[in-house]
Amino acid sequence: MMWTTTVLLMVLPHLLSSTTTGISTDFNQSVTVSEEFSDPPVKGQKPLGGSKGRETCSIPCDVTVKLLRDEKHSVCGQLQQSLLAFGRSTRKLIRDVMEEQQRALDTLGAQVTELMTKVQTLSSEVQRSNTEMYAVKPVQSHGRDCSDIKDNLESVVPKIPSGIYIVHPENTDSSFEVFCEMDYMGGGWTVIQRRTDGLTDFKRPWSDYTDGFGHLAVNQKDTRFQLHIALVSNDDVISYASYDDFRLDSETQFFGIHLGRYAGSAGDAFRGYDQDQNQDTAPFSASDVDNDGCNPFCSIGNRTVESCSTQHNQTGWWFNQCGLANLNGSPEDEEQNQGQRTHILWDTWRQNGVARTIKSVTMKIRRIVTNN
Ligand SMILES: [Ca+2]
Repeated sequence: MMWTTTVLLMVLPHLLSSTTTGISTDFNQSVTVSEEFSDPPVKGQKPLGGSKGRETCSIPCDVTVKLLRDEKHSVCGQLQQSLLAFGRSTRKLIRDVMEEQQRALDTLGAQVTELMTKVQTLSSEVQRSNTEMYAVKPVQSHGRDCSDIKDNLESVVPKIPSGIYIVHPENTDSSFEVFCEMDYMGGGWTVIQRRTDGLTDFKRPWSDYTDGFGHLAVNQKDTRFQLHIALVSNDDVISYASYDDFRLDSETQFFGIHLGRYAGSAGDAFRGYDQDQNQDTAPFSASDVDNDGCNPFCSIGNRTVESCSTQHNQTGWWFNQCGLANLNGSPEDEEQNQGQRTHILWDTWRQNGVARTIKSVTMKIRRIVTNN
């Protein structure tokens, strides 16, 4: 009896402390133990209740049987309790394992979510950087002008994007960045002036304009350019004026403008309605260099004008007397410059007899294919 109880007590701690991976094995073991355990009492019964018992029987046999039965019940009860405890601990173990796995899954889930967020952030970073590159970084494609670049790229790039390109005009030793419109009207346009909000300050001295013109590709020899002026009014109406030829004289001739035939919907404000207004062939004037047609002065309306640049809020343009166009016109300061025409001006574009208020303008040029 003592042997069986001792064995059980020795085995049970092992069962109860079984690890998660050994659950099934230990469970089988417990079955084996209980089988083994049920035998010894039966075997042990024989010696006591058998011939040996008769030989030395000092206790009545029925008492011995009762004692044995009590002990058997007691051991069985203990075994039952142990099995129940084992079942409980096994269930607890399984529960703990499942909880632990759930925690691990939760942690993994959180890590996956974190990684996904990082991937998304990175991908939008890449996208943003690509966009910025397109918007700011000049495309490393060279040519005399945007038309030239378009011709060069056309055979190798299926769709040439608009953006900043580097041009190197003929007869110059400098390269510089220009904005090329590659989508508009067949593409290949070099933007020479652009005002999107009409707020840019064009009240600049001659040298500032000279720097700009010095870069212009229109000084190239034996090359003809078309000029396209796109206008947008304050109420979002669009219009245009186009000249089939456009060139500028050199600085020694004050960048005189030469315009070809007009076509468009905004009217030919460059030429206006009479010779006094005609700006074609006019040299450029700025706030500090007066080349305009008011020499020494002219009468416009009831005013005597000496300098068209002064009359037009210190801006630079190809003024005659003074004319109906000034796309460099600066925003008016109504109180200080009452009556002066200082806004973006294209006076032939009218609605109900009143010049439209222009909010944005683009001047762009494109090389014209010639036979020579
Ligand atoms: Ca003058």
